[in-house]
Amino acid sequence: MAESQSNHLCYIQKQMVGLSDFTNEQIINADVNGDGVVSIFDATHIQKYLVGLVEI
Ligand SMILES: [Ca+2]
Repeated sequence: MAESQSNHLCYIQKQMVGLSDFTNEQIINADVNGDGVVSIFDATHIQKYLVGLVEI
């Protein structure tokens, strides 16, 4: 499961720098903090989840 979450984190980081395009559904799923945009804050939240500091 951690590897899958790491892959999601990698996709989010690629989307943030324009290396991949997300569908609307992927954007909704990647917006883990629910502020309406995919940003470094979502990536950071996923990193914290991976090390057990927060829940998603
Ligand atoms: Ca967000």
